Amino acid sequence: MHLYDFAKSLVLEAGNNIRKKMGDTLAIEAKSNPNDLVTNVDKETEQFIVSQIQESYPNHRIIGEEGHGHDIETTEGIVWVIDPIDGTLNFIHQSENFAISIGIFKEGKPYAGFVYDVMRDVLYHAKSGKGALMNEEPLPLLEDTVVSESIIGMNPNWLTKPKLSTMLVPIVSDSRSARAYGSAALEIVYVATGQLAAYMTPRLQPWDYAGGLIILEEVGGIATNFLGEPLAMTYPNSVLVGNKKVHTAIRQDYLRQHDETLIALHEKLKNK
Ligand code: 2AM
Ligand code: CA
Repeated sequence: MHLYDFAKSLVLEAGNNIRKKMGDTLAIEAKSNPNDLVTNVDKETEQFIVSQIQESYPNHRIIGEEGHGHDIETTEGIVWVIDPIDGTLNFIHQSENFAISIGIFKEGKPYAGFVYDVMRDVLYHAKSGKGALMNEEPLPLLEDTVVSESIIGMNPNWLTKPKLSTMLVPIVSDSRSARAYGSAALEIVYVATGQLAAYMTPRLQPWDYAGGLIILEEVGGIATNFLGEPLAMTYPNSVLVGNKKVHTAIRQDYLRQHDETLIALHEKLKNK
């Protein structure tokens, strides 16, 4: 089977397994802090995806949120970047609004992206250079917007941090409105569908954005960190995605003046 079709079937099957477990009692553990949670379903889903890949493609390298490949520092060969459940708090508290996210890279270049909204059974997917689809429907190229007519995705928790609120609050004030969905992968694909004009967050892990980024780029969206640099796949980054015009406006008119703070922030992220 072709790699793209293999990955597509795999993500759908993994989602189907999650749906079958909905309603079962969850085993929940805290990770870095009491609000950073993981469940048995996150772990089982990653294990299922990893074992299927290893069986068919033993040479592929895999980075997964729940423990696989965290020592990987280079992107040679074929690398899968996997979040088995993006939006774990939504999974636990809402039983919806979470996604399986997979990005596949060949020699560091995007090859394919998959973001599966499990409970709505909507698969966003793209093969690099071939356009993006929502289920089997092609997504049109993005239209430019101005900040004052844009809905911007942003997690309000970041507004409680003084240094970040200084740069983020003016964007919220000047935009049409802000929204938070609680799954970075879904928020990035909402930019790809045009439902959000932009999405920005000061810290994400590569598995949160790898899949969505490939889909977004296929519809002409721009994805960088807050400094306007490409997003790395081997360490955490800030993330700014949007249609071309709003991305440029947020970077130039709101973030650039904070570059000194941002450079210090990124030095810390790189060493995580
Ligand atoms: P997760 O559900 O896979 O943990 C919520 O705003 C989004 O940010 C989710 O995509 C969530 O991914 C991610 N997220 C939550 N805590 C994070 C952290 N400490 N670092 C990076 N990403 C995080
Ligand atoms: Ca996760």
